Amino acid sequence: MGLRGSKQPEVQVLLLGLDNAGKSTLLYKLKHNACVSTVPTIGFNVEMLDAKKNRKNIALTVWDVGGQGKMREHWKSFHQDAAAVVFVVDSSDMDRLEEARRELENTLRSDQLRGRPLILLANKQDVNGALTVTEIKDRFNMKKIGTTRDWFVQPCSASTGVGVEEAFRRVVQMVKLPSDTVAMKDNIKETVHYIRSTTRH
Ligand code: G3D
Ligand code: MG
Repeated sequence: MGLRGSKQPEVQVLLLGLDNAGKSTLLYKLKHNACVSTVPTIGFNVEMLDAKKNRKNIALTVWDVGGQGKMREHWKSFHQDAAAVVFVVDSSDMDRLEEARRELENTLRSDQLRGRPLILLANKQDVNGALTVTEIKDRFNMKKIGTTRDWFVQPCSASTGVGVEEAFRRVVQMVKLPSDTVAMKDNIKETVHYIRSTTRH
């Protein structure tokens, strides 16, 4: 049961990235486009967004944990329940690209995030000279990341709103609902049963 007291499945999404990447701007944009309620908190922002997945209404709780140095140590506390990671990159800040890549690498090392889908947002595409999706994929070595989890790189501009809805839809599409896990286990059971029955003589 979700926080809203209904059976509506609730999924937690971690919104991460360096400070100044555009996380808060993105959340603000989503809030306006998706019409959500705000719960202001100290040290991080959280927004609940309504979405539809497999014809079911779901609630997406997006946690924007402050990106500044001293807040980063708190990221780990949010890992356990996260169904997906959205990592925002300032595609126009060449000086901090390597720092962002390292931060992402460290984050994905977390055991609790194993197998969780990753949506990398190549933000600030409206800025002249911003790196393209292809360049970001390359710099972040996405092929390596992609061997252990589903991933997608979405170009966007949190300030103009271009690509923001697509990013949100992508998150909804890639996130696994709690019931998906149960269904997956049932599938495994069925498959094992099927293999046993077909190999038995
Ligand atoms: P953060 O929450 O990740 O720390 P913010 O980042 O959302 O606070 O954004 C940091 C700065 O980047 C803000 O500028 C914001 O307007 C700008 N920004 C965010 N997204 C975009 C984008 O897509 N394009 C451009 N051009 N700018 C963006 P200020 O000047 O307010 O500090
Ligand atoms: Mg912020």
